[in-house]
Amino acid sequence: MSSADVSVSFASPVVDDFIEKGVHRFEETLDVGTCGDLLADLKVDRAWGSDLFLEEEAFLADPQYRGVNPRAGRNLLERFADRLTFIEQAPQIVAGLTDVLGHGYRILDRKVVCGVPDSAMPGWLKTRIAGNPVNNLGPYVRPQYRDVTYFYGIDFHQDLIDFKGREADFLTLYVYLSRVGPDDAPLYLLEGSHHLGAAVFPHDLQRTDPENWRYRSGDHAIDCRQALLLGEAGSVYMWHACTLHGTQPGAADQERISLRYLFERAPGAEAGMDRINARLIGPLELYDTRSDLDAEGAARIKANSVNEA
Ligand SMILES: O=C(O)CCC(=O)C(=O)O
Repeated sequence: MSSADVSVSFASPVVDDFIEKGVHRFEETLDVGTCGDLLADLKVDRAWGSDLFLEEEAFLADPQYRGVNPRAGRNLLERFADRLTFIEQAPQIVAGLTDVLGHGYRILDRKVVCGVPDSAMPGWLKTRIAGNPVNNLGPYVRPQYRDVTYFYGIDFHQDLIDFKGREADFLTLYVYLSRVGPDDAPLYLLEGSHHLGAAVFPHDLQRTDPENWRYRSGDHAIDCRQALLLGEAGSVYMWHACTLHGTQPGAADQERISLRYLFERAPGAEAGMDRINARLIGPLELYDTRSDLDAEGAARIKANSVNEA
């Protein structure tokens, strides 16, 4: 199925979810068996334990903080491109994406994301990154394994964080390939947080009770309900580029391997995104998206809200 076969419904429940909460959960999950087969084949490629990481001395000899994420030509998912139609052509996903992004939407990025469990983390690395807001482990991973993004938790952020000067007119689609329970580094997401538009990371967040956060940006403050994105294999979520979300370090013994897509609208396409973004009260883009890094790209602050969730 292609987006051209689907009628655009700018008044759809998917668009309503984006307007109200900045996130949509697909009721219909993907085939569990197909997810399991893909996951098994992705896993064959390497041992997902402590062997992923450089020795401390090797890291310290030449720390590299930039250019350590998957990119064209170094992306594990490229080898599995012909196995992804059950996701990319699933009728409910094509219809949902078409509602939000209009006809002709495109894949901006797709990659494997691994939530690294505590058992795989070398002691020196845990000590080094303790309390950092963004624990993307790319700098510490052996170069041959940098075709996947590895996290040991990441504080609440917007996916716009990686797109200086770009309008927040794209979305993230996340596919759980295995069951994700509370210990499997599930995504935490703040519903409605996109209403304040693009904001510089780290964000001004105060937990008000076990389920809610006060979020301030610019002259505005709103209350956001915290949602925990749990689910069986085949669960699919998508969210707005300004929706705050994050993960805690994985507490289970097993890695959590998921697929992360970014989708963008075709230039000039009419899309539900126009209605969604018309309701935002903050800016749609930022020149500087983060203030947590030094000139080399290393963390220069210690702070983390999602670990209080
Ligand atoms: O999967 C994770 O642990 C974090 C993913 C995330 O927040 C992201 O990719 O933006």
